[in-house]
Amino acid sequence: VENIQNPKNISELANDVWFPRKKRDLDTFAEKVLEMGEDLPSDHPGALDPEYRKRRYDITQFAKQYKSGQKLPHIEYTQSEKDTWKVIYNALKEAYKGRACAEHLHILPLLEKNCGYSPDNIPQIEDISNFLKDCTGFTLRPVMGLLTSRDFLNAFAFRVFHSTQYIRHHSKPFYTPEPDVCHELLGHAPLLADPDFAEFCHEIGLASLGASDEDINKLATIFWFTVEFGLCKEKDGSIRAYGAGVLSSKGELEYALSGEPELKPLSLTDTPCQSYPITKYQPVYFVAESFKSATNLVRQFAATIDRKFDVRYNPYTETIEVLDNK
Ligand code: NLE
Ligand code: FE2
Repeated sequence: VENIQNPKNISELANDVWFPRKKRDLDTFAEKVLEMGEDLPSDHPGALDPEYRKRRYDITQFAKQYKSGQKLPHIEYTQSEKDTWKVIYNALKEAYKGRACAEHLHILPLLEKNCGYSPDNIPQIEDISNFLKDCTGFTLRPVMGLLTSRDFLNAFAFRVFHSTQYIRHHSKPFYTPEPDVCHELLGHAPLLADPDFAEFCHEIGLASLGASDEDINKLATIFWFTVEFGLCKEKDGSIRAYGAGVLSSKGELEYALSGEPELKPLSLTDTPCQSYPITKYQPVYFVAESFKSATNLVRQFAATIDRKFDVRYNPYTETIEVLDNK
């Protein structure tokens, strides 16, 4: 079905570039996962465990087949998966004290009350997605593994977050280099319920639509040092974690706030160009003053992006409107 939009809101300036214009367009991302998607690299802790590989493969097939608008896959987790979750859940809850940001500490109990979060239960993304929708309009959809930065960020323009559903290998509960259900549900989901944080993510998503590869890299780097590994200043001046990669790893959460790594203020000059490792603890973290100030920073960055057109999200039609950039 062709999009019927108010012609006033259609600029022809974007006709030669493809990016998702409606939520359903996100379905085209499903099969384009980077390594560690269906197949595990040989240094992955689960690579030599055939039972783990089979289970993970089965779970990713739901994501592969998922289409926008369908009910989200319900996973019946095994006892051994629940045991892994419990070890992580209990250890993280303890580690959050004095380390997680105020928003995370506020929202986790709400997820326990409303979405089945507990040491004995791995919550279902359908329940979390419904909860987030009421809080900030964010929804979840399942994904097989790592998407390209462009696809992952583009989805944020629709307030859609891609979530894995498999759990990390039980042999390494406190750090894994790749996303898993613990990372998504304990790291990302709580923050996506916060309106200022949701707006920050949305802003990055809009900036990423039709951006050049170079700008995508910079946005992905900003994303890495905020949504994934961000630290922030609390009202009392203390430094806490809000990045999901920090909040889902007991090892890295303790390390990040131990005084050992370098902390720098989040900035437009340093952050977009900072290099980073993806399979070990970060040597450098950036500290945001607040989610609002981080959002302003992204807006300033977006204004420097070389794009012939402007975009805005229409929440009523769930489509992207392309505007002349004047
Ligand atoms: N290192 C994180 C964890 O162990 O939960 C996952 C990071 C995914 C980008
Ligand atoms: Fe993540």
